[in-house]
Amino acid sequence: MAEPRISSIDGKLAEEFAVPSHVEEVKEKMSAFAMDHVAAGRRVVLITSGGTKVPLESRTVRFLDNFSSGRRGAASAEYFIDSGYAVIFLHRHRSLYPYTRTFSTINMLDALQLRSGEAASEVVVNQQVLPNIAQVLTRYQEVKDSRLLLPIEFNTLSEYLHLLKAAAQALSTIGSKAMFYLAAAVSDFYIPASEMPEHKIQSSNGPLQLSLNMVPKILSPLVKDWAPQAFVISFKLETDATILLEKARRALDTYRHQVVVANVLDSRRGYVVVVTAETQAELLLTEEDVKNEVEIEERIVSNLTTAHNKFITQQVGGQ
Ligand code: 9Z3
Repeated sequence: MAEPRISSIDGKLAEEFAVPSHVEEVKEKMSAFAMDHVAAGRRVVLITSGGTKVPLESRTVRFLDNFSSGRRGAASAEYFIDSGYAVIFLHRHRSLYPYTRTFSTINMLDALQLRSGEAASEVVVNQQVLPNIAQVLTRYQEVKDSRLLLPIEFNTLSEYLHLLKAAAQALSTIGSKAMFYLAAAVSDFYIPASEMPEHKIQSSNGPLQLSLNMVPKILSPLVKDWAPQAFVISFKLETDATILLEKARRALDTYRHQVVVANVLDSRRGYVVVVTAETQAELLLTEEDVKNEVEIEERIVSNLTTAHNKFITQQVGGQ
């Protein structure tokens, strides 16, 4: 019998990236969530969202951060739920969150009022500050009651990598009904645990020179080994539009997953290209769309849920 293939990335993950203590517990939670929802006829999407943090010291004072507000992931989670999916939301601590994202710029104390003449316990919402609060709250509570959203947090790159691996393994049991929507902004560079100083780096030692290792390409074992039947979407972010599509195609060729959503930092709210091995679809918001507060995530999710349907049908047909 053939030996099971152990990817060299598994070894690297175990040796050079600190394993979060709760990873097994989270894996079981994700697995139970996926099985329950699939038994109820739903599909499950794992969304990653927000940027990873790479510490420079193990008792961390300084770190490198990847830019991402988390809005793409949080908005997409809402549209996936509206499309009948259950969502595992693997997100950076304190990045934007589904439903509350619309209030992220509001100071909570400006949104509340003491009822005049009453004790401090009588606090009401100022609906001028939060005009659509009742509508959002209703939807949030429906989603909560139906347990359609499982939030999992990460801070560091190590936590992200181990939790994503756990998620992929947990979702492998539901085969092609699982979708991976990898919108998090993930560092390409890191300092291995063995080379990381414990204490704060001292400026009295002079200018700081950093040497960073390349982060292993996690998409490779995810697609080949951990969740080989799943429908996998990665995001490609560039600041130079002229290299975007070439980079997106190269990612598809290398990892052989199903979709790359390509975007440029400055135009990401209004324009993306959905690239597959055979197709290339531009999704663009018009001025009219923007006026009507249409969000590009609604279009992305609609495109991908249709593609996921086809993917499942082909897999079933091919068995
Ligand atoms: C993205 O490209 C996302 O669309 C954004 C969303 C992070 C730009 P916001 O969170 O922005 O709404 O503010 N995510 C993937 C970024 C990334 O790191 N991709 C890697 C790459 O391009 C591949 S995993 O090489």
